[in-house]
Amino acid sequence: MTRRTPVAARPDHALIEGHTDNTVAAIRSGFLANLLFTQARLPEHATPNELYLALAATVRDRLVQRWMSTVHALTERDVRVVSYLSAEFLLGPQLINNLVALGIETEVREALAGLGIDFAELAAREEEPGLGNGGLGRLAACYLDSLATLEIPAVGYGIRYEFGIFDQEIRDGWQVEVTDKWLQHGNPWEIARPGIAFHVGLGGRTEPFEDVDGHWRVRWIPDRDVRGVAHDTAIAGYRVGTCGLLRLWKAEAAESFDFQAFNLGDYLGAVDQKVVSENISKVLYPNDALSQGRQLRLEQQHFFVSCSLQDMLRLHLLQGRSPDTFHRHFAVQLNDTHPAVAVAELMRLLIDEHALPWERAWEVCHAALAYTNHTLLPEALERWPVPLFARLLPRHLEIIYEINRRFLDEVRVRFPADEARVARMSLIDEHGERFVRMAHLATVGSHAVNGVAALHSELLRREVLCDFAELEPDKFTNVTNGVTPRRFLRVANPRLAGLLTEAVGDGWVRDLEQLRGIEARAGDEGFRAAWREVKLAAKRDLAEVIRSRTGVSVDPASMFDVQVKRIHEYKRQHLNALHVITLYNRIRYNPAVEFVPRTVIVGGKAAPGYRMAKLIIKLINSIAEVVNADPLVRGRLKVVFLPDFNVTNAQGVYPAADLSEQISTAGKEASGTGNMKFAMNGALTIGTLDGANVEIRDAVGVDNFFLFGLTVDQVGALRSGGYHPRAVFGGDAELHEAITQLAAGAFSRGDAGLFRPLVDNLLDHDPFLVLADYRAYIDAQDAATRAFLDTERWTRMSILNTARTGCFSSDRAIREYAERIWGVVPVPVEVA
Ligand code: 26Q
Repeated sequence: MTRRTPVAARPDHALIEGHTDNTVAAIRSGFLANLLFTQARLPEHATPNELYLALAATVRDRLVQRWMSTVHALTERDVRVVSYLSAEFLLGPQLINNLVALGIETEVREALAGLGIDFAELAAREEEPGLGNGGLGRLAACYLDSLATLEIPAVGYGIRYEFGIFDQEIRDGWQVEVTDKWLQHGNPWEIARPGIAFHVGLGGRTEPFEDVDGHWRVRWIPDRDVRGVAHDTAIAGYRVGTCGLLRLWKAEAAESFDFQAFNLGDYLGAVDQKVVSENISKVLYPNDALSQGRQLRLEQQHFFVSCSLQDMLRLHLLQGRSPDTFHRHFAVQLNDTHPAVAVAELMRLLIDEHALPWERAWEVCHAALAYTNHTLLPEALERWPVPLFARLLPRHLEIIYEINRRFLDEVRVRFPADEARVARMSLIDEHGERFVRMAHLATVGSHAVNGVAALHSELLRREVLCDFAELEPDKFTNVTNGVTPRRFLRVANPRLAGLLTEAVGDGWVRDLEQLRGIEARAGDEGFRAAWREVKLAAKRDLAEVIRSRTGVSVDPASMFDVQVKRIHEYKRQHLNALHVITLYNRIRYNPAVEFVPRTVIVGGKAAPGYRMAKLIIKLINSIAEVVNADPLVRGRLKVVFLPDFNVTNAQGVYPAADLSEQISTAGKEASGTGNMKFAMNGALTIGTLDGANVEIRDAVGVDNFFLFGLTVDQVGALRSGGYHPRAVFGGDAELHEAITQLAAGAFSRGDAGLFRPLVDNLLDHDPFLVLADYRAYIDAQDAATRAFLDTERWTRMSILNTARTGCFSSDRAIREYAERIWGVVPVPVEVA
C-alpha cells in the first residue's frame, strides 16, 4: 500500500502545555486532575469505580489529542474514508488495549503505584461493551483496530445499545440470561455529541409532487420521527498518530412530537412517544444465526443506517462538495445484510433530498457500497415481510421495487425467456407470502460482494448467490477474515508476547508475518522449554479462573481441550459431548488404562429462544457433574462449562488452550475467527474442512492439524443419497453406548426425558451429521492424545502454529479490503 507523507499536526492541539505528555509525572497529575474535576473526589475518598473512571479519562485525553490530529490531517487533504456499517461492534475491554496502543502501560502502572493504587484492581472494574453477539461483531472491532493501526481513515457506524449481549449465568446447569447493564457505572470512553443528531422517519405515506423546476418528485411523509444522537469512541492505532472513530447512534424522541402531543393536553401520550422512540436503541437482539421478522429489528437497522448516511452526506457537503461525488469520498462497507437498507436509503437521500436523477444516484450508490456476506445458513438469510416493510418504510419499498424492475429487465436481456431465473434473482421473494430479500438487495446495490473465507466465498458463488455470480462474476471476491494480534496476542498473552519479542524483536505486533522467525527455534530445546513454561503459566491462570467461577479444580498439566463460541447445532458442541462420554466410558470399563489427562472446557451463549442450544448447555453441565464426581476417573478427565463467554473471558482462554475445537459441519461455518485466535496462541486445531480451517491447515502444515470429517462435497452426496443416522448408531459400539446412556438418563439422574429431544433429533434427523462424523472425530481425538504424549513433538507443532498464522492478522485482511474493494490509502498523522 502506498503511504502518503504525514501532515504536520497543528501545534495548538497540544491544548494544555504538557497535559498529554506520557511521563509518569504528567500521567499522575492528569489522573489527579480528572479525579478532582470530573469525579469531584480526593484520592483518599474515591471508590475503586471513581478511580477507574479518572484513569480512563486520563487515557482518553491522550486519545482525544490523537483524534484531533487525525481529523486535522483528513480535512487538509482530499481522501477517501471507509465507513464500516455494522449493527454490532464487540469491542471488549478498552483500558489495557489503549495503554498498549499508546505505549504507556509501564508509566501508568508506576504513576498509580506512586499513589498507592493497584492498577489491576482498577482494570477489573471495567465493564466491557458487549455490543455484539459473536464473530461478526468481534470482526468489526478487530477491523477498527487494524484500520487505525494501518493509518487508514475510517469510521465505524453502529448502534449504541443500552443493553448489550446478556450476561450468562448457569443455574442448575441451565443458562439464565441477565440484562447487561454496561452503562450503569458510566462509560468513560465515549463522548456524547448532542450537536451531531439526525432525524429518522418511520411509517407514514408517500406523495408525488411537481417541484419548482417542473420535475416529478416523491415526498415521504413519515408518521414517526426519531432522533439519533452520536456517541463517539476513539479507536487508537497501535503506536501511530492515527486514531479511528466509532460513532454509535442513540435513539431519542424528536422534540417536535413531544410538544405536539403536549399542546393537545396529552402529556402522558407525549411521554409514551418518547419511550417508544428510545426503545429503538434499547437492546441488542441476541440471535446470531436466525433472522426473525421483528419490526423493532428493522427499525434499528433503518435508524442507524439513516443516521450514518446523513452524517456522511453532512460531512461531504460541509467540505463544499456535491452529492454526486459522494462515492469518491466514502467507501461504505455493509457488514452482512443488517445495514442493507442503506441501498434504498442512500438512493432516497440522493434523489428525494438532494434532487439527483435516478441514474446518477444509482451510479453513486453502486460505487460507494460493498457487501460482506457472513452466512450460508438459509435460516440466517435476512428477509422482511413486504407488508411490514410497506408499513414501516413505504418510500424505501417503492425504491426497492424500482431497483428491482430495472435490475430484472437487465436479467431478461442477458437471459431471455428464463422466468425461473428472474424469480430466483428478484429482490422480492414471491413464493407464497412476499418478502424483501436483503442479500439480493445488498448484492445488486454494491460494486463488490465478498465472503469471509476461501471456501465460503466459493460456496457463495456456487450456491447462495450463483445466479448473481453468473451475471457479474467480477463483482464477487474473497477476503478471508483476520483477528488483531494486538488484542489477541500482545494484550491477552503478555508472556507469550514477551517470548516472541525476545526471539524476533517486537516488529511482529504490526507485522505478524515476522513470527516466521520463530520457526527455526522449534528445533531449539531451550526455546521449547520456555514455550511450555509460558503455556503452563497461562493454564494455571485459567485453572484459577475456573476454580473461582465454577468451583471445579483442574490440573494445569492435563491437556486443555477447548471449544468456545456461540452454542449452535451446526457448531456441534454435542459432538464434543459425545467424545467426552466416550472417554468416560473407556475409563469406566478399564479404570487402570493409561489415560492422558484431559480438561474439556466449553463456553458460549445460546440465543434465549433456541431450545436445542440451551439443552446442549445443560448436557455439558450434566456430563460434567457425573464425570467430575466419579472416583473411578481419579481426576484424569474433567469437564467444565465456563459461564459467560465474552471478550474479557476469551482473553484468558486462548492463551491456555492446547487443543482448539473447530468441528462444525463442513459448509456451515462461514469462516470462524476463534480458530485463528487459538492457533496464534499456539493451540493445535482439531477440525473439519470448514470455513477458514481449510486455510489454517494449509498455513500451519497438514501435519500440525488434526483433520477429520466429511468434506462439503461428501456432505452433499450423503444427503442426496439418503442419510440414515440410526444405521450409523447401530454400527458403532461406542457411539451406540454413549447415546443409549443419554437416552436412559445416565447423565440426568435417571431422568430419561431430559435429553430426549436431543437424542431423537440425532437419531431421526441429525441435520448436522453429528453421527456421520462421530467415528472420524474420535479417531482424530485419539491421534491428538498420542501427539500430546510426545511433549517435544507437541511443542514443536505448537510453535509452528504460532509461527505460521501471520496471514490471519486482521491487518492482512484490511489491506486486502483497502486495495481491492475500497481504493483507500493510509494517511499518516503526526501527533502534536
Ligand atoms: C439477523 C436478523 C435479526 C436478528 C439478528 C440477526 C443476526 C445477528 C447477528 C444474524 C447474524 C448475526 C451474526 C452472525 C455471525 O456472527 N456470523 C459469523 O461471522 C463471523 C465473521 O465473519 C464468521 O467468522 C462466522 O463463521 C460467522 O458465523
